[in-house]
Order: sequence, then structure tokens, then C-alpha cells
Amino acid sequence: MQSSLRSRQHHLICQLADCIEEIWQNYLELSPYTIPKDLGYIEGCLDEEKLVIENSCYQAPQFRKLHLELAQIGNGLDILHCVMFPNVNYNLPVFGADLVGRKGGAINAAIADLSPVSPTRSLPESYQLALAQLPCLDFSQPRGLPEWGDIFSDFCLFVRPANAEEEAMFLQRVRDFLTIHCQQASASLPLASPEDILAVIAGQRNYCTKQQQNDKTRRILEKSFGADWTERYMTTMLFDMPMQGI
Ligand code: 18B
Repeated sequence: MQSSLRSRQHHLICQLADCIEEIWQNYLELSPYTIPKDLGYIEGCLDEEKLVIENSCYQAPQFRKLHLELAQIGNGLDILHCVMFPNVNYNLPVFGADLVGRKGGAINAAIADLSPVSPTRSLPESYQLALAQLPCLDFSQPRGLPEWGDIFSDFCLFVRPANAEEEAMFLQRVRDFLTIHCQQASASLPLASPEDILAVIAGQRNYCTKQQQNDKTRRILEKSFGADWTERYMTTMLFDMPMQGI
């Protein structure tokens, strides 16, 4: 799973990408996921600066799609995007992370969450118990969520890490989220009732609809690839919705 882009990216992005793959490999039964053939490695041009995107995807018994994406704009702006979409017959939250930063400079936005998709909009109790055990963290520059961010849980971390210590704290917290998530997912049983499954589908569709409202992501992609391509990319690769009925 070696990526050519990774070694050239901000060190926190590189470390987080390694961490995500290590945990996926250690805890989950990974199998290949077929990426639409023109969307694995993508190059576009933004204000005469090159935008490069590298996607890697897997699936596992509990997850319909495990997506890790690295992007670089010109030689400066580095992005990591990761989402773990559960299979709709599991009542599991959606893990998501986004890091945006300047190579050799600061990470401006570092966000990670386990977002509930159940009708009650709360995490399963076993998750709440495990997450409540984690130590409280104090970041000097917390960031506020945008309006569409009501999908995120109370445990959501959204910060601008101010120094190496805060970067390490962020990395450790994501490692803890992922470990708890993979342990919980491996121990969980599939849903049996069609109503419960339909509720999970509705929850995942709401999550995707909200994420598709992120104008900052859309704008960057549109400048390089145009509106039509961006709409297709955001709805098929970044935040594809599960089918309405099954
Ligand atoms: N995202 N992000 O993934 N986004 O994909 N991201 C930004 O300093 C990209 C996710 C999230 O304040 C910014 O303000 C591009 C997931 C939130 O309005 C840029 C790609 C989550 C914000 C990008 C990408 C998520 C945000 C502005 C495709 C959460 C703040 C950076 C590779 C689980 C939004 C800044 C706001 C910001 C770009 C969250 C440039 C191109 C999975 C909440």
C-alpha cells in the first residue's frame, strides 16, 4: 500500500495515513474494493498549479467502503481525507477525518470524529463508555464547526494543532478512535430487522448529504476539475450514499 505522494506530504498527514492503514490491517479482514477506473489516481490543474489525488479503498465484513485519500495542490497544500462507511446492516457510526495543511508549515484544520447515524443521533452505548475513558485533551486553538456540522458527535475533535506536542496529541486521539471503532465493529452483530436497516440507510444518507455541503472542499475541486466533475466526485467517491431500499 505504498503511495508515492505520501512521502512528499506534511509529516502529520504521512504519519496519520500510516496509522490508519496499520490499524485497518491489524483489526479488520480487508478485501479489495473496486475504485471506478478513472478515479484512483487523478491529476488536474488549479490556477496553473497541479492537483494530484491518490485514492486507496478496501472493504471488510462490517464496512462497505474504507476510503483513504491523499491530495496535494501544487507543491504546498496537503490534504488527507478518510471515511469508514459501515455496511448498512450494522448500526455503527461513521469514522471520518480530514487534515488540511501546508507542507513544511502548519496543519490548519485537523478534524476527526465517530459520527452517529442512528435515529437517536447518539452513539451506541458501548462506544460512549469506551470514548468516555479517554483522557480530556486541551488544544490551544480549537475550531468551530460549520452549520452543516450537526452530524458530528460530542467527541468530535476539530483543531488547529499549534505545535509538535499538539500534533502528537491529535494523532494519538485518532489512533484511539480507530482502535475503539475497529474493536467495537468486530464485536458487533448485524441487524436483522428491515426497519432498523432502513434507519441506518437514512442516517448514512443524511451524513453524506451534509458532507456534500462542504463548500471549501467543493471549491478546491471545482477550480481544478470543473463543477460537473466535482459533483460526480463528491457523490460517487467522497460521500456516496447507500441505496434507498434493499
Ligand atoms: N476541507 N478536504 O477531504 N471533511 O472530507 N473539512 C476543509 O483551514 C478538502 C471531510 C471538514 O470551516 C478545508 O478552513 C478536499 C471529512 C470540516 O467551513 C479544505 C478534500 C470530514 C471543515 C478542505 C477533502 C471533513 C473542513 C478548509 C478532498 C470530517 C471545516 C480548511 C480530498 C469527518 C469547514 C481550513 C468550514 C475543511 C479540502 C470535515 C481546503 C479538497 C471526512 C468540518
